Amino acid sequence: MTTRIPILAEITEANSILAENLRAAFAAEGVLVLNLMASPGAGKTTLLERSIAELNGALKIAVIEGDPHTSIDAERIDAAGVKAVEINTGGGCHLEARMIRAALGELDIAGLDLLVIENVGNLICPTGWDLGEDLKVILVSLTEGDDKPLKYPMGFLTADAAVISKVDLEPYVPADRSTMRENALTINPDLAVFEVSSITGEGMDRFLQWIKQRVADKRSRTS
Ligand SMILES: Nc1nc2c(ncn2[C@@H]2O[C@H](COP(=O)(O)OP(=O)(O)O)[C@@H](O)[C@H]2O)c(=O)[nH]1
Ligand SMILES: [Mg+2]
Ligand SMILES: [Zn+2]
Repeated sequence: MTTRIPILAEITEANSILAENLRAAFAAEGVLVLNLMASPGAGKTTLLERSIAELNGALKIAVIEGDPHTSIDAERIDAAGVKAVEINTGGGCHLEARMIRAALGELDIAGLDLLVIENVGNLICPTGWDLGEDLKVILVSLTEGDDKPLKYPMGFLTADAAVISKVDLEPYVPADRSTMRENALTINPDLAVFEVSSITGEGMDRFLQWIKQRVADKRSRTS
């Protein structure tokens, strides 16, 4: 008979305990934490750059960048004028709560309104790891194909919002934003769905209004 040792269950349980500790620390400061997930190249960092520019200081923001290698994204965020801490997973395909705890050693969360965690580019396993966030946002670009919410349902099921990015490219690809939206809502009817272009700025207002409202809600729960 085979004896199964539930190592993964133990690891994810330890992750959940750590994530709850992080959630308490974030709540004590009243900072809204957003876990941004998408496949590589979907437009996560560009959406953050555009958001930072459009918010123009209206929110005090910091970013944790998760990447397998390099500090390219942290440098981009830094250049946009916002403090960024890079976590290199050394090839690992998702962020875990212990990595966020380590990143907080280099980040003062006191006084922040919003902490965005850009997860490692991957539509599968990041969705299974709690990082202590308030909101999970799944971003999917139109150029990936409008069937992706159906093929990768986990992220859409657990997310609070879905952002359909690169809608400016709709004329050039055989993908349809309304089909993408319908597919996302088929998986999770409670999703807030946003259609944006980080290049033309289309749809940014509505997305940033949603974030500002969530920041205000979190603040009112703290004070
Ligand atoms: N046309 C278009 N290109 C975009 C948009 N957002 C991102 N990109 C491009 O897509 C590529 C990947 O973007 P990036 O933000 O680095 O993706 P990430 O890997 O998800 O962080 C870059 O060449 C961006 O310029 C968009 O809304 N429209
Ligand atoms: Mg990126
Ligand atoms: Zn993984």
